[in-house]
Amino acid sequence: MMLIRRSTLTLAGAASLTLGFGLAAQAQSPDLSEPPAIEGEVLGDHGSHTLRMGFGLAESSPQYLSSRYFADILEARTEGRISVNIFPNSQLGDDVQMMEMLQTGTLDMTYPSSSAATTYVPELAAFDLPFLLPSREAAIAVMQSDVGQSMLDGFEGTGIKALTFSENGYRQLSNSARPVTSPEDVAGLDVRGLSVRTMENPVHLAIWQALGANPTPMAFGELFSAMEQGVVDGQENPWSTILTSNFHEVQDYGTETRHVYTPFVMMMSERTWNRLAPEYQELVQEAARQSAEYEIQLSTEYDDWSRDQLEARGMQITRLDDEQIADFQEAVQPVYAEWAPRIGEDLIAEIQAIVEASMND
Ligand code: TK8
Repeated sequence: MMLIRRSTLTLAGAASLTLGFGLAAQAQSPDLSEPPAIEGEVLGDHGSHTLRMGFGLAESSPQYLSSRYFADILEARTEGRISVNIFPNSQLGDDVQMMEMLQTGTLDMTYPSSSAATTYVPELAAFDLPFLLPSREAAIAVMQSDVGQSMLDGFEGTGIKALTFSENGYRQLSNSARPVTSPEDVAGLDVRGLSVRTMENPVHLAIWQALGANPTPMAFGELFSAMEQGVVDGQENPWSTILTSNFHEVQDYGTETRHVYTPFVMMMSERTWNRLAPEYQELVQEAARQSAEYEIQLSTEYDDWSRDQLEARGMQITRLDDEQIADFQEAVQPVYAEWAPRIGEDLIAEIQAIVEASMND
């Protein structure tokens, strides 16, 4: 047991401080859970490492806050011999580029969406199937299952060591053209279909084609200015990302489609991994799991809160009832016809069994 400084608690604290001064300020983040206290022994001297980790989201995101916790665990338990420098906001590249940097050893760690990594582990594309995971509990059960673990193990031989899944979350549609309540609104009857930015992932492309949009794959880091300049009408991401990346500044409409649940995968360059002493490797793996658990907790706290914040900031948000969701589900059936055989019917059945078991818990 040891005393640890808490570097990630400032946001909620700052919000209440502001309120304490009587300024009716909007909270900048939900009243976030504190990261669990850092416990466990301090390791002996197995060398010193300064690791660089890059990813796409902003400093206010659950991904960043939990990565700080990851860094804090490593620093505390090695007395500073391992330190992690975090580069958010796609500063070092996009998801695809940073995974390539891990392979060549020019970057130590990154934290992409699973959808960007299907070129390494094709099975990950199961997560991209629309409406496969009906609840967060089901999604977490799949990520923590043997099926999930074998997806992480599937990176072996790629030059990338996958450490853990965590939550990017349920994706929602936003756009600057019109309110969307149905697939017809996406496709446009008298007007052109929405141009929607997608991740660089063929299943996502198929989803938005099936919905009658004009999908454009694009790196996340280019997305804000593409929307600002009207290159695309819209995009889809969890509410927390829409908020923390300020997309509401250029997107007037949101629709709670929850069409895909996307995990994040925390990963390390195999070259970096192999340079670490076994004791350090074990610690990194443990810290990754602990930070992922914290990330999921933060992401859960952020989700509905972010939607309400977006609404408070003027985004017009459409919630869909079961029938309206069913219309979207029906419209994306061609995606299953095309992709289920390629991703693997057995794998999908296994995932569905995990989903069902999680619903009966
Ligand atoms: C951030 C991405 C992002 C993802 C996307 O690097 O590209 O839309 O949802 O979170 O991983």
